[in-house]
Amino acid sequence: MTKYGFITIGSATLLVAACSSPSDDIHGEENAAEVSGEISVASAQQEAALGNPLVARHQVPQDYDGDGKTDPTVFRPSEGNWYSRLSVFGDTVTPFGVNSDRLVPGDYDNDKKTDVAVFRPSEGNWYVHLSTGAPDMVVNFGVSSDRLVPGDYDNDGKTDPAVFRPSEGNWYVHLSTGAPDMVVNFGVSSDRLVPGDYDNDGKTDPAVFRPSEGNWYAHLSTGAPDMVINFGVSSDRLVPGDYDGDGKTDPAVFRPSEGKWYAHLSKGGPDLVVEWGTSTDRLVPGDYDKDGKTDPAVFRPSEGRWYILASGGGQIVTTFGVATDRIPYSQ
Ligand SMILES: [Ca+2]
Ligand SMILES: [Ca+2]
Ligand SMILES: [Ca+2]
Ligand SMILES: [Ca+2]
Repeated sequence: MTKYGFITIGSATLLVAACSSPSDDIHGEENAAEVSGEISVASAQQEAALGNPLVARHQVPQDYDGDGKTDPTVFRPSEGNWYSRLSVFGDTVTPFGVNSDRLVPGDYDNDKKTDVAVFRPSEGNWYVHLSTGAPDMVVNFGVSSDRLVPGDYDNDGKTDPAVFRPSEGNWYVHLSTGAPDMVVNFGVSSDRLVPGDYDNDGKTDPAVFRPSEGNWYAHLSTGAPDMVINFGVSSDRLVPGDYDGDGKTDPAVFRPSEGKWYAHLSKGGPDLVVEWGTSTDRLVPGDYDKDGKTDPAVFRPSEGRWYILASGGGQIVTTFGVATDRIPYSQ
């Protein structure tokens, strides 16, 4: 049996469910709070007051102004400039990095704002332009043949530089807490990398998609047995995200031949299937409407336009960027 109550903090009213029997979900954080009204992600203050770290567990991708909404963002290689359309402050430009850099933005300083960041293959250096205004962070970690998998592997709210070394099948994570580097052997060189928080403990889990099998494998940070889910085929493009808003990353694919998104929802129930975009679009899922659920979204290079299917209802279309721009983490 589940009990509900309302907590009002500031302008947000939270519907809180309390588990009253052992048969209820013991992971209270996953389902403990549902939000009514416009505000769907607790602020840091609300989080502290509730003792319910929703924000840390739902790091919003590409949220450069920290309002909980993904901001369309591109890197223009010819200029070394980052352009963001911030949902709070409008358009901004940040010069950072060069054409040969790889893009690894994340929240490296835990102020809830995404930091512009690059990995320079020739040096093995991560350069992070901290949103707090502190001096740039520079970390030497990895080599040019590594694949980059930054995430919050220790749940301290800070993105950790991390790489997958295909020749070894090893994940190396430079933990921001200062603990010794984490090394996990998981996956093979032909796997595609899909790190995420598949168990909702706030820690990024190493995870791979094996094209030959159509299987998703996640090495759960809670220590539970590895997750194995058969979902998708080798010609699909991978768009994992939290499409049902339960805090767990859901395996998801975009099928170019159909223009359809398929998500295997961690809550259970039927798969989410939506038609959105075409095979020549770039895939840019995020939480653009701040309802805690990933929104299918595409950037259409021929038009320089973003088409966002807001999970809370409605569509967002905005013209931003050009075909030659690079978009971090796009598929
Ligand atoms: Ca930051
Ligand atoms: Ca996890
Ligand atoms: Ca989910
Ligand atoms: Ca959303």
